[in-house]
Amino acid sequence: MADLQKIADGVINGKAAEVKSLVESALKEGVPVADILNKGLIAGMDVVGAKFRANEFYVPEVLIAARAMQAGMDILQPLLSKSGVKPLAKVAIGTVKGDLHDIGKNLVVMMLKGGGFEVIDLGIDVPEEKFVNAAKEGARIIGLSALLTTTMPAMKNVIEALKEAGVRDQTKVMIGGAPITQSYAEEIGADAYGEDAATAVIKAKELIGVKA
Ligand code: B1M
Repeated sequence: MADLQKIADGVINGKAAEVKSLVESALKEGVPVADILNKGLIAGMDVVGAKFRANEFYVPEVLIAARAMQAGMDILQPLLSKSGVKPLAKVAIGTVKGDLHDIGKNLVVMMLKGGGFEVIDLGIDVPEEKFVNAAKEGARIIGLSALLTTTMPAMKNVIEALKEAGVRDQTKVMIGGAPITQSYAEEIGADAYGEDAATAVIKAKELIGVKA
């Protein structure tokens, strides 16, 4: 019988080829897609997140682990809807207008995917309208990243634009990035502040009422 812990370990250790073949074997053995996802890939990324928060893992290890998880996800993705596995919620995330930094945002995207969310990556230099459209198209969480003190105010503009479009109440807003703080999140009326990519997953789960 397939050992799902081995898949989790493969993710933690960033072994993309190993994860791919373990996932393929598990499917051949008839292991349910949901178990491979939850007890293998996501369980592995949970450990990666915990190690990142504990400063046992740094950015390169997380990127390598995320790549290994993606190798498994590439195989599972086409089977997910057929097997009735639903993402926790849709998150649309982008780096705000005027800001081209995306390394941290990409890390948050990978960790959220690893945490079971459907993630729409809006990219960098994203104007308010794109976030508003994503909210209208069903994103329950809007994620905003900013790395420059000069682009931080664009986060408030997105929140205002969501209000003006009448979609603020149906959407939670999470913000993050090196210059961002909890008090800034409170000041501009965001719903959550993610200090790092692993915390962003915990906060996103809290925002939709799922136990982290
Ligand atoms: Co820029 N840059 N940069 N830069 N750059 C900084 C941010 C800076 C602090 C460097 C410095 O001066 N010491 C400084 C900002 C100063 C300030 O605003 N106070 C700065 C500057 C000034 C600039 C330019 C203006 C430089 C110039 O052209 N004169 C220019 C601006 C361009 C623009 O955006 N319009 C610029 C350009 C660039 C590069 C293009 C060269 C490159 C970006 C490449 C890329 O992203 N593809 C770059 C880089 C690499 C940096 C530094 C060195 C590293 C940023 C990074 O990737 N960190 C940075 C200095 C530094 O931070 N040491 C710097 C690693 C990353 C994993 O961390 O992004 O913080 P971070 O993400 C973390 C958390 O913040 C959090 O999770 C992530 C993972 O834990 N997080 C979220 C992030 N988003 C989140 C969203 C969430 C939740 C958590 O929820 C939605």
